[in-house]
Amino acid sequence: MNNQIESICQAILEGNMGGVQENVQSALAADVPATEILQQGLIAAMDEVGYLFEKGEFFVPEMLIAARAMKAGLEILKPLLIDSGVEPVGKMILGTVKGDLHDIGKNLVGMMLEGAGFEIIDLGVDVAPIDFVDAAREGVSLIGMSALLTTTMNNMAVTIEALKAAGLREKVKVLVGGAPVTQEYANSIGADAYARDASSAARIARQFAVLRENQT
Ligand code: B1M
Repeated sequence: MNNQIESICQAILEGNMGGVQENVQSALAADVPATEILQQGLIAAMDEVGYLFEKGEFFVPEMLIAARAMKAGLEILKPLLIDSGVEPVGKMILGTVKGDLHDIGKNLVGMMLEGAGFEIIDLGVDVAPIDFVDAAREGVSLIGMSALLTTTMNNMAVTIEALKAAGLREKVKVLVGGAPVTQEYANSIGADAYARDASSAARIARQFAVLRENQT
């Protein structure tokens, strides 16, 4: 691991926002690609935070300040990650499911999708099934749901059922993701697709958009 990436990880673990920003800037100045800073710096550090939390060495406040520091780094990378110059291909609703406050992965997915040419309607975190349904009534053809907790992922299933009850299920494609979510789980709840990370989410969403274009 190069020194700048190591310093980014260290600054995130310390919750040092300024340190993260400084090191991200200097990594970019040294021509380290934004995707490498993201994967090996920001995301790897959050994995370490999760590991320390599991071991009982970090608690919620430490997770929170690490997340804040990570977001500060992400803000700097954002324009570089979404600068694809692609024409808008469609609208997508995005949200973290009811009961779940984790939004870093969801925001990353939103950035990649913007880069892939989607207009994102971000419903935020702790999104109730009815709010996904109401947003879907506005003629949007793609819904993305994120969940980071095993206790909240079932709300993806509840939302899909709510879409069915509202007569909207056939009109929208549902994409799901988040650390505890798997392809098997996505199949079991009747989602249209599962994406393991933000770039596959963008690739899959574009495939849906192309499919839809061919059908119209
Ligand atoms: Co929480 N937390 N947390 N947390 N937290 C986890 C998820 C946990 C795994 C930590 C651990 O124990 N190792 C654990 C969940 C255990 C489980 O359910 N199996 C956990 C827990 C237990 C909790 C609390 C219950 C702790 C408590 O209060 N006792 C609590 C719950 C609060 C709630 O939501 N109701 C809680 C709270 C928090 C904070 C608020 C402090 C903070 C979140 C801050 C924020 O998001 N604004 C936080 C954090 C930071 C984490 C960890 C450390 C990091 C999450 C993260 O941002 N990762 C996390 C441990 C970990 O994941 N290693 C943990 C980086 C991010 C880029 O990855 O979100 O996975 P991720 O997104 C990925 C993919 O999953 C995918 O793309 C992204 C990468 O490209 N993806 C999608 C995500 N959404 C997608 C949607 C798609 C497609 C792909 O399509 C639509």
